[in-house]
Amino acid sequence: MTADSDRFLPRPEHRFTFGLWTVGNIGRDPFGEPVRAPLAPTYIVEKLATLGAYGVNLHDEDLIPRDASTAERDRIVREFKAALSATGMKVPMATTNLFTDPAFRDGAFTSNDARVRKYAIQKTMRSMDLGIELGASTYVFWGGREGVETNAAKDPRTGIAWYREAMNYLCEYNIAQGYNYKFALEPKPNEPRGDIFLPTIGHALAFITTLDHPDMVGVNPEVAHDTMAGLDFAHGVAQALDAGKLFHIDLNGQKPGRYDQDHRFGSEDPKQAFFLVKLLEDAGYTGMRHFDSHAYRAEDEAGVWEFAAGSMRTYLILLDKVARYNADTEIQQRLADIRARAEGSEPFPRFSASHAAALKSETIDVVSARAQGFGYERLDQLTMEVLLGVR
Ligand code: GCO
Ligand code: MN
Ligand code: MN
Repeated sequence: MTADSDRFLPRPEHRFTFGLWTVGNIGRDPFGEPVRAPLAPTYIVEKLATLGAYGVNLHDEDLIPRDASTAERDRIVREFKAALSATGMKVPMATTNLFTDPAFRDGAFTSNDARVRKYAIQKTMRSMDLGIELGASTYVFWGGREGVETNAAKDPRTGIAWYREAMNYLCEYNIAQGYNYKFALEPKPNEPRGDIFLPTIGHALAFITTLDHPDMVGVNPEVAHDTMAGLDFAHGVAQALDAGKLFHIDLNGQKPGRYDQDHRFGSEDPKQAFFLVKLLEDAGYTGMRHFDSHAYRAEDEAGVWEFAAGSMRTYLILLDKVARYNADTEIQQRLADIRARAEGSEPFPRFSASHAAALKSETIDVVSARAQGFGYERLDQLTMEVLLGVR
């Protein structure tokens, strides 16, 4: 058996990524000032490389100040690229900041002001150009300001139509430039807006089918965003996988019913995190394992790197638990028995008129089906024992 220190050591092949804005979070909140100094992007790249990450993702403004001159922009990009090539770190995903600027107070793609909608598309195209320069292949759209506090402000159908207009335009830009980005919509129910358009994975998946280029667009679900709304995140991710639309994922920790906490992955509900890792691994998900989270505000910089290392280590520990679960003979025997009981596990036949006629007159033993127990208490206890380290 490999030493514990090696088994849980993150390496680039695990495809762990962090946003510049995550480890770079300075701990500002609605009630308090920043508690940590900003970290230079090149320094973040170096530190994350040392910890075993694969890459780093960014918003345009995480790297380049909004008012930078062209010369300044070029210098920053040159230095950042030098840090990437010195460390072997990648930038697999890029995105646009469409939320900080006061111009976006009523939304970006869905603002009632046509100038702002135009500016949001312009800013996104420029940021897509930057992402390509850095090697990104996934482009995320988190519509944090796309929404309302009151439905008096706009008919939600209008908001959705503007959103579609922007996405269609940007898909065409993606094609015209030959960028080949995969676009990933990131749903969130609320915060910072009272209510955000496309609040869940399901809303986003349905919206995608209405676009001109639905194949280009998938989702970037986040643990915290579904959990805030009291939803089972693994079910949403499963639906995205089923639709072939899991283009990216934001991992973190969250208690239900609260503001967006973005805590360290696995720190709030290890069981839910376990089933998420199991789902991703069983499904053969090959995309990035991106941590969209940050250190507690109580931490200093040392705590930030503890947070980053801990996020990856927890994923790898859960991966090990998944292997144990999948190899556990009692668990697997129970799962097989449950599925094979009575009728076996043959797939249901495809419809035919004769099969339907026969089925309608068949006598099914519902009496014994009504009386049976499924043994899930034992199965869940076994799962917990794997998780708690006694199995
Ligand atoms: C949030 C979001 C953002 C996005 C990020 C990249 O609730 O703040 O999760 O962190 O993921 O803007 O798109
Ligand atoms: Mn979040
Ligand atoms: Mn996110």
